[in-house]
Amino acid sequence: MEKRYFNKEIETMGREEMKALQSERLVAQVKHVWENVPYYRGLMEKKGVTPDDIKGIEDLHKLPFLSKADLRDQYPYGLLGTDLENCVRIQSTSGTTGRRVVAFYTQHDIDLWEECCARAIVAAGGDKGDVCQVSYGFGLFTGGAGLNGGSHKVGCLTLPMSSGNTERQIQFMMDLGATILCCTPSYAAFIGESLKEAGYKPEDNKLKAGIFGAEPWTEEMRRDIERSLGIKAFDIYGLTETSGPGVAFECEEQNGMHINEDHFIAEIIDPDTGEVLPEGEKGELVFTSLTKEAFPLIRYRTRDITMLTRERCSCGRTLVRMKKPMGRSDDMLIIRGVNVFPSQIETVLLKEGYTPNYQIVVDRVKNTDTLDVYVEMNPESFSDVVGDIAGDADKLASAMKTMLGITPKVHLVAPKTITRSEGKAVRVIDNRKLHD
Ligand code: DLL
Repeated sequence: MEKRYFNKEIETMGREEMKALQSERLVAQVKHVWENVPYYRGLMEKKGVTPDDIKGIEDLHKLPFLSKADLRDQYPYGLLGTDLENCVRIQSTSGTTGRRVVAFYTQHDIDLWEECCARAIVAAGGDKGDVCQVSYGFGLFTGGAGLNGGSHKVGCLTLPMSSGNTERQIQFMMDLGATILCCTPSYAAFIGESLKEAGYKPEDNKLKAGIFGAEPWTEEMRRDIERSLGIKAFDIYGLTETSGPGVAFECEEQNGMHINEDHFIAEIIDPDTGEVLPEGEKGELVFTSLTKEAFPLIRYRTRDITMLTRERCSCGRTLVRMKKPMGRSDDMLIIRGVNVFPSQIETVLLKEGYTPNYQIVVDRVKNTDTLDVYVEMNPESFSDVVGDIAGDADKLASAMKTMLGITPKVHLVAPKTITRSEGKAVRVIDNRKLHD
């Protein structure tokens, strides 16, 4: 029988029992931080809170937030929760601006992180006997290391491919009969496209599932990837600060990601006021780690915008679910006063039958914001007469206007002219920053 859970006891634990476990762990984690991280102790003192005030998860709201700015400020060792000699690994964010965030791990931290990833692989149908191709980048990025470790824990035959060299990815996938593919959704789309070009049909490969995350992707893109690879595509979420992928993962219901609540408490707050919002409301996701030794984080503001639900999931897991984050508060573009998320543009493109290859360019001309969207034509429409192409562009612009409330300038470009991504896709070029 197909194995459904990696850790059934935890994944299906009753709510009261889970709350008791979280409370016990929170008390210990706060004490650990108070004693070992002078910076966070300072934040607590400023707010007038001591570990004695934290008796359980109902007291979580008393604790101060931690932000990315704190992490950058305390780079590299300021938030370390244990002696450096107890640490065995660092990983780091892929961030291109400012100081990178460096996260530290003890062996215990790596073990729990890998277990989180193992839960994700099993939830996607993985088991011993599967061949798991890990095509997330290896190195400082957490994607490769996390899924690689999780795959070992499940007992899959693991192909540590890293990203890039797509020809070799395809050769190994076909020759070794990979059954599970782990990579960013944009790279999965590219692999699908490359397989087709190499003359393969979706049914020619042995893949059954994909575990895709590290960047926002729409339901439309999920269906596109599922079709092109002939698989079921599962979402996975995480961030370097909280250890990496596996903080939350999707089950066969493909309806939100279960958060590994025995290791992380999730809250949703109003990003402007910091007020905790009730279940079902949209806001900024905040995580508190419960078990980490080297890089514990209390009330860390992720800037990811999403919502939580405790509605029963028919997979049997009782772990709270988070909705697909459709963008970060700092990814949101404000164009002529209107809030625009790149994912909204992606939704329109795929609905209108285009591929998920696009780039958004924002600029400011004579004090007015401009929005240009470059979209690849399908090979069929590429051969159309010029008049038809202009008509197609207008049609797309008006569909986007309906979704966004503002009209972009749509440029239909030749197939294969927008650079493909092997890791996280660069969707937005905001030139306004150059003029500020
Ligand atoms: O992207 C960790 C990861 C690796 C997750 C592999 C999943 C798979 P960072 O580079 O630190 O870590 O980036 C974290 O990426 O705050 C989100 O904004 C975004 N993100 C991650 N997963 C998803 C997802 C890794 N499934 C940042 N959907 C996070 C949408 C995601 N956004």
